[in-house]
Amino acid sequence: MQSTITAKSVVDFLGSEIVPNQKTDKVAILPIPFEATTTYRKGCENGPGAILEASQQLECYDDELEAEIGLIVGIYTHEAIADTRESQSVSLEEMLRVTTETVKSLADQGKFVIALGGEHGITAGVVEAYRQSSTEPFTVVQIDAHGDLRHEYEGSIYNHACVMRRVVEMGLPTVQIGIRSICKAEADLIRDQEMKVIWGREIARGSDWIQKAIASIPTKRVFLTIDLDGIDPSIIPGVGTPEPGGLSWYDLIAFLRQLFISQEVIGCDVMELAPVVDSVVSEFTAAKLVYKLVGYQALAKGWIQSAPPAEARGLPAPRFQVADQLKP
Ligand SMILES: [Mn+2]
Repeated sequence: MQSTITAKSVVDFLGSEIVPNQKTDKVAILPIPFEATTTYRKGCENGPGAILEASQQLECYDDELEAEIGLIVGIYTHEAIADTRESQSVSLEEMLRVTTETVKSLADQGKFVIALGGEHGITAGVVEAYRQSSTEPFTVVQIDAHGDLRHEYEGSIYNHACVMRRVVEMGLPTVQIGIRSICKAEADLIRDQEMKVIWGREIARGSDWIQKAIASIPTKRVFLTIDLDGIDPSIIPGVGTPEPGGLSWYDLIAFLRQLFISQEVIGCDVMELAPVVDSVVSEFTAAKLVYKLVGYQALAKGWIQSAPPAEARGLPAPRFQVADQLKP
């Protein structure tokens, strides 16, 4: 292990409920506590640790899917990589290299990898791993408040504000969801390239956007990147660049369930948690979200036998149903 990529022990995801088995577990959680280019609130290098700590408080039983997902699937937590905590220094290039190597190694072992950031620039390294190991095309589906389509920001092309531009340059199709903060150059790019975007304001209008989003994905296979600022800051205030008007919890899980069932999700990441002092709302919501990703993959892959249909659990959430009923 190289000196700048220090392996720090981390608590196992859901370690309060399950005993990991590196050999047989189907899911691998990969903590990447890397932070170098964040521009507003700092602290996302502490995101993975906070999510893992919060996961100790999760119920193993998923009431929507009616199964003890973690016990059935097995969840292995890898050691932290590209760790910049305690002022450790890791260059962007080294972070990308070790991220790609580690994700590719886990994916080649047949693991479903969920990477935890850390800043969103890490995603370029994660996606590169699937590019190298995947023979079939895939789309990058991004949940985010921001376009992240700048060519460069504050002198770096690997800044967290540029990560989707790097993905576009890889030649991968994208679908962006929850977007509500972009610069003019990004707006021009989206228009000129006819990029697929589901805007935050569309999501606020009702649940029709889910079908539209799924229909706009051009490939069966999908890599999913979640910048937690895509979700409403009322349930995840602990992000570096909060934006009002994000996805509600039920918007989010209704979409994710549909995405996992309709497409084939080959890997995912959950990025940019920057914990807030004296509040655990953000990290607990993020931990529950990670467990939902595991559950929906278990459902899609048939690792769990069956589950009640989404409609039986009130998904997708018809958010304006009550208001509509009140209409004359
Ligand atoms: Mn963002």
